[in-house]
Amino acid sequence: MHNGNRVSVVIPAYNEEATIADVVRDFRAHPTVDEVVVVDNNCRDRTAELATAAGARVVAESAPGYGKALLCGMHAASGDYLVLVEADGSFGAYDLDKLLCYLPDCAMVMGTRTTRQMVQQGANMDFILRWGNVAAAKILELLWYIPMEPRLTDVGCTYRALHKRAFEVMAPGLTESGPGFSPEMMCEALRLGLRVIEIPVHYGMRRGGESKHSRGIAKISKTALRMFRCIFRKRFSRGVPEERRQLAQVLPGGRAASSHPIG
Ligand SMILES: Nc1nc2c(ncn2[C@@H]2O[C@H](COP(=O)(O)OP(=O)(O)OP(=O)(O)O)[C@@H](O)[C@H]2O)c(=O)[nH]1
Ligand SMILES: [Mg+2]
Repeated sequence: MHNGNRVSVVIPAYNEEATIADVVRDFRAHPTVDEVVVVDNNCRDRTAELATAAGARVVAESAPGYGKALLCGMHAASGDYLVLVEADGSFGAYDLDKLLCYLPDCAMVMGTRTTRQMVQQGANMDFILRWGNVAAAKILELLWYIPMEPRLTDVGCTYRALHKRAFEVMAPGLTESGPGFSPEMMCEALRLGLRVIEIPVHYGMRRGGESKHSRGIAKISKTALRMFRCIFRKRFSRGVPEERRQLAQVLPGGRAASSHPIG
C-alpha cells in the first residue's frame, strides 16, 4: 500500500527460471507491495512453478511477446498502482519508492537506465545501447515537443509505475506485441495528454538466463527498428478519439486534474 493505494508489480517472463524466484522475493519483501503478478508467456522451463513458490500470482498468456505479456499482466493486476519490472534481476525493489512518490501528480513515472552513475558493472548498457536509447528518446521528445514537451533519456526501460486507471484509458491504443510496447506506452500517454516524467534507476546485469531483446548487434538493430517504427507510427497516426481524451483529462496527471497545473 502506498498512501492508501494498492500496489501490484507485474513481471513478464519468458523462460526465466534462473532469476524469477529472487525477483519475486525481492519485490514481495518491499513494504508497499500488495501483490506480484508474473505472466507466464509459454515458458518451457520451471518459471511458473518457481514464481508461485516464491509467492507470486501467476497468470498465463499464450499470445507470444513482451507487449502481450505486459498487457495481460496489467489487466490481471488488482492494484491502483501498477509497477512493471523485468524477470531477469536487472532492476531492484530498492528503487520502488522513488517511482511511486511521483505518482500522485503523474500518470506514469518512467525509469531511465542511461544515467551512467547508476549503471552497475556488467550491465548490458554499453556506449551504443546507452546513446542509442538517449537518441531515440530525444527524437520522441522532439516529436511531442508541442504540446507536451517531455523530458526523456530512455525508450526501453521496463521499470515504470503508473495508475491502473491510466492504463485502462491507454489500453485500447496499445497494440505492439514485442519490445516496441515500451515506447508505445510512453507515446500513448503523451497522445492522451497525460503527464509522464522520468527518473534514474539502478540498472544491473541480467542475473541468469538468456537475453531476448538486446544481446548481439542483430537483435539490438531489430529491437531499435521496431521501436523507431512504433514512435513514428504513434506520432503520425490519427489522434485519439475524443471520448478517451476526455477520460484522460480527469486522471491523475491529466490536464484537468493536476494539483500543479502545467503552465
Ligand atoms: N512474456 C514474455 N516476456 C518476454 C519476452 N521476451 C522478453 N520477455 C521478458 O521481458 C523482459 C525483458 O527481456 P530481456 O531479455 O531482459 O531484454 P533486455 O532487458 O533488453 O535484455 P537483457 O540485457 O538481457 O536484460 C524479461 O523479463 C523477459 O523475460 C516474450 O516473448 N514474452
Ligand atoms: Mg532485461
